[in-house]
Amino acid sequence: MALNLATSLVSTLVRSSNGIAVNRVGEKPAELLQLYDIENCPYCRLVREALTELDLDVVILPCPKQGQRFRPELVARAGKAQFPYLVDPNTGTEMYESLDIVAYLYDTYANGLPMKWKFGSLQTVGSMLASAPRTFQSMQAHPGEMPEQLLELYSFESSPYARPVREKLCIMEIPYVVRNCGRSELAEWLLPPVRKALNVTPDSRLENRRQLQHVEGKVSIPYLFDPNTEAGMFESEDILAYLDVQYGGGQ
Ligand SMILES: N[C@@H](CCC(=O)N[C@@H](CS)C(=O)NCC(=O)O)C(=O)O
Repeated sequence: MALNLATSLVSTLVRSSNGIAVNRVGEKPAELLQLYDIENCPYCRLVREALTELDLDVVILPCPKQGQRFRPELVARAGKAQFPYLVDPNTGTEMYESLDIVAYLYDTYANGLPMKWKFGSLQTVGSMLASAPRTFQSMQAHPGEMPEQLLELYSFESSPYARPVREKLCIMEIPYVVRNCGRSELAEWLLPPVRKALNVTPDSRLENRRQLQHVEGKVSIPYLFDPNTEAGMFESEDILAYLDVQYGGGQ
């Protein structure tokens, strides 16, 4: 686990401030966006970063190599197995191509692309470098049981602790809702134990962070809520173990 977290942290550092800070705080769209996604795909990461930065929640439809759940579904729907693929039921828009998707999201949900996204191919190269430390983490499907209702993961793209959880959900082909929890306040950059020691409770402007604080009394990422069992838990290791027991036959 220590090596797992260390390489995840390297990926986070390579992307520096991307996929953490929120650029837009506003009403969420009526319907959840959907993303056909491979967790360690550099192109998919760019889209997930933009979703964190825009505070947009999304249903992730995992498409690991040899996946049999959502890969064939995408081919039937749009013609080819290429990831990412975004579906926005709010506008009836669907598209391939990571940089087109990022531009669409910023045009639709903010006031156009920020400067850093205008150098899209540089972002792609940076994201490829961030994928490198995680290549040992197989992206081959190892399907788990399909939950009846969608799991919910409180996460932000760049979290080194959330990444192993998303990787596991990806290879298990378990679809889930990302409840994005980017950072909008200075105090949110303090790690949860430091906040606790200093007795600081950031007053977030983000709905998901406020919800977590209200329900669980603290905000720590990742947090998994499983509506099928009503279980809610912090701590990546505990979440990984829960997924194995609950949906992986204890694998
Ligand atoms: N130009 C595309 C490239 C997408 C791409 O090549 N994605 C890879 C995954 S990293 C893919 O779809 N591979 C086919 C597969 O996994 O079957 C974009 O930016 O979205």
